[in-house]
Amino acid sequence: MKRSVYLQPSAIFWDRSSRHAIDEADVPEWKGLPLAGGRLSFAALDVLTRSSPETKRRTVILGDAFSGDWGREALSAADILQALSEPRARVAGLSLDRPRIMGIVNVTPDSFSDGGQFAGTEDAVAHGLRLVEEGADILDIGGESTRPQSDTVAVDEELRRVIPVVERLRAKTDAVISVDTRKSEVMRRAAAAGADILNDVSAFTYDPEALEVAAETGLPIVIMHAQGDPKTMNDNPKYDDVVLDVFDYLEGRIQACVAAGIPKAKLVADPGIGFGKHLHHNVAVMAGLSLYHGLGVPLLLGASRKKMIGQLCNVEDAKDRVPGSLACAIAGIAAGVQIVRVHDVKETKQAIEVWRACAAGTEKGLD
Ligand code: 9MG
Repeated sequence: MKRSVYLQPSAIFWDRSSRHAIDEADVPEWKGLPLAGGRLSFAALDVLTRSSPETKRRTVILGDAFSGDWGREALSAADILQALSEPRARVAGLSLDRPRIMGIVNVTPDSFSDGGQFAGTEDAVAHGLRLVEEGADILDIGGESTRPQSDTVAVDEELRRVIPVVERLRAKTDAVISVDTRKSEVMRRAAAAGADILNDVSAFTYDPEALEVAAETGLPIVIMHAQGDPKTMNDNPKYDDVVLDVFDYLEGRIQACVAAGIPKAKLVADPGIGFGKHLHHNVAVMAGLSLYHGLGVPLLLGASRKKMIGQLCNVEDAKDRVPGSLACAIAGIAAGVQIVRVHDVKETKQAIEVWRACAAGTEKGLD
């Protein structure tokens, strides 16, 4: 479904006034609305309307948005506005009142950024435990590389890589464990082994049984936008308007999940940086991140060490893309993204803590 109007929160700021003061103000909207029920607020909206050849964009301050005449768009705009501001449910027990770090544990010999360094079970477990020590709230364990041009991995091989790591980590840490897979059998076995979240970069479009199996597990689900399969996705991606097309896709997948019996409160959405997107698409999505709060679910961003950073700064080796990765994580968090998926947990944690204190203007920003 293509909407005709989309709302992107802008003028986003750290909420310095107490919620009490906001609730009691005569015109509460003038003080901004909480972004996704969190510590950030927004005071204006960019109103985007699809039109050919380019999307039209106008900015309205929140007070005018409430008093303005939305004509035929009134219902749609009211729905989005509510989705933009209402609080999000916990994800696998984690509150989202502060940014959460998902540390990447690749159990693949061909992973793009750590070159298979942690391919063995014990190495992967040790790496995961180190990331928890460094501040990861969630570990994302994956046995199939999804980097551009990578081949699919047979289900038996993926199970052989992933399940022992989930079992061992489950026995050793209370950190939330996510499993990055597109395959229903891996989802089923990962849930039985103690996984807390399923992260499917195909948003349940790869394996026809995956949606039903995921619903049966009862676990929270990350659904990500991708155009095409990892093997070919970056050959020739095409969009009318990438930011809005990604929104429509994710909204459609949320509806599919809900229809399959997964409550909306268990969903997390991810615009899929680098998945069927060229550089100009990726930066457009980064600039449009706050729009995706209109989906009404928590947002996850994964830009760590990705090619976009290499292209922007001419850095070939993925391991040299840490500063750019931190910039992406902070750009996401400043737009209200609740979870960042990263390789460099310690560095990301430091960047987030400093940013939060500076944005709040007090060390209490760290609470
Ligand atoms: C597995 N994987 C690789 N990149 C990713 C991203 O950006 N988001 C999510 N959810 N998973 C990813």
